Amino acid sequence: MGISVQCDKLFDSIDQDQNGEISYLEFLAAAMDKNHLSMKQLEDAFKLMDVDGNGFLEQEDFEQILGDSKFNNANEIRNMLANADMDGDGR
Ligand SMILES: [Ca+2]
Ligand SMILES: [Ca+2]
Repeated sequence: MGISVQCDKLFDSIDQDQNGEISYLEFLAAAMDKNHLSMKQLEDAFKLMDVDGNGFLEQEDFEQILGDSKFNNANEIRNMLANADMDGDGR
């Protein structure tokens, strides 16, 4: 499965109102559900992922992060978001 397909699934699972962008609240809801990260860690992760800094995570932000190895924390974020896998089927 290609990275962009994984991106799509992940993105859709977090974008609860399906408006094509992930707000900080949606991010928090997804991340806090299965993780025991502090608000500070979550905020840092969100900022890191919001590549263009507009306060929302769009598909483009996702693809840049997950597809770009220059982001040192990419694996961490990927693991974190894997834990946000809503239906728990591991995909
Ligand atoms: Ca949304
Ligand atoms: Ca953005």
